Amino acid sequence: MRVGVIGATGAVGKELVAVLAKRHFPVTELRLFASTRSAGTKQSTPWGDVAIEAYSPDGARNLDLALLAVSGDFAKAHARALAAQGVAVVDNSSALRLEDDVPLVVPEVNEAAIGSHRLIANPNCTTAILVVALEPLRQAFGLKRVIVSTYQAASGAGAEGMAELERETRRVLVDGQPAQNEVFAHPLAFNVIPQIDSFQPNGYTREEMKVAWESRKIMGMPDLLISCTAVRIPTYRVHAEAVTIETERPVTPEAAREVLSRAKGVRVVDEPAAQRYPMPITATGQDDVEAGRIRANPVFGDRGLDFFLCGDQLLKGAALNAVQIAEKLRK
Ligand code: 11C
Repeated sequence: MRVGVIGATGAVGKELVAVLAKRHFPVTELRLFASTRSAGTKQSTPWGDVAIEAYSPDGARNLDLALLAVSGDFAKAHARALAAQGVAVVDNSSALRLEDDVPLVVPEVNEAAIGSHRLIANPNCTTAILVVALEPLRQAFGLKRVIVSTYQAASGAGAEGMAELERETRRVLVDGQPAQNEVFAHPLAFNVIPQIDSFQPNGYTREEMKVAWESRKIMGMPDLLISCTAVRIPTYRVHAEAVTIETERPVTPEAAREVLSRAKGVRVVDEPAAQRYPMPITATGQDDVEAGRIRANPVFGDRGLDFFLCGDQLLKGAALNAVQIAEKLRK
């Protein structure tokens, strides 16, 4: 397939190229698009050095597949037109995720939603990491309520976010100066920030509401009771999530562990006695979402469960999920 990565110089764009290669996606021609600032430079890829192009609808006309890792405004302006030209499009932005005619897909959960669509939305990273674990538990025990608190890495704000964390940490440790922030609302080094994206009239942030809106759509549960508190922490690229659920039917930690150990896209890491549980340091670079700290939550009697997830924000939370969708589109 003639594949175009749009937003190729960003953190997700670079991962997209790496994941295409790692999964042996049948790329006959790779084209990389980015802002005019980067156009003309070359990026080294498993398919050789590829010149970065400035995007134009005409230039992209001959693609079979376009993977978009750019802004929502770009997606609004170009994604539908590209799909109408016969290009299969996977969009990483949030712009089209809740549109009725655009499936929002995590293949382990709702692959069937792809149907004959040519334009598919890739969910928010926090949502993708959450639903791969929620769906198998829902199938086994039913799902009534979800409460999730996140610990999100700097990579959620792209390469600039990661660079800011590194710069701030050096400034504090090496230069002995206070951290200075531009990307995040406050210094992230040696801090946690309980704000990701803008505040909404209901007091939640947009990131928190995305987790609710998108989980409901992907799982086909429009009335799911779900509340999220999203927090940025000074880690590089794995989002962690502390999850509490109330199930419809009785659940035990043993049964939940068994269900999750059979679930696609999940790896149970749950040996507290050996101090083994999910952590960003072990989930980095891994395709599977780690699940552990699985225990009964007494607040909900025999229907309550607590667990902890760690998923690579740039992989299952972005590039890996997008390429998995592309693999399904190819079929
Ligand atoms: C973050 N989850 O960690 C966000 C990044 O809707 O695709 C991804 C935002 C999105 O900041």
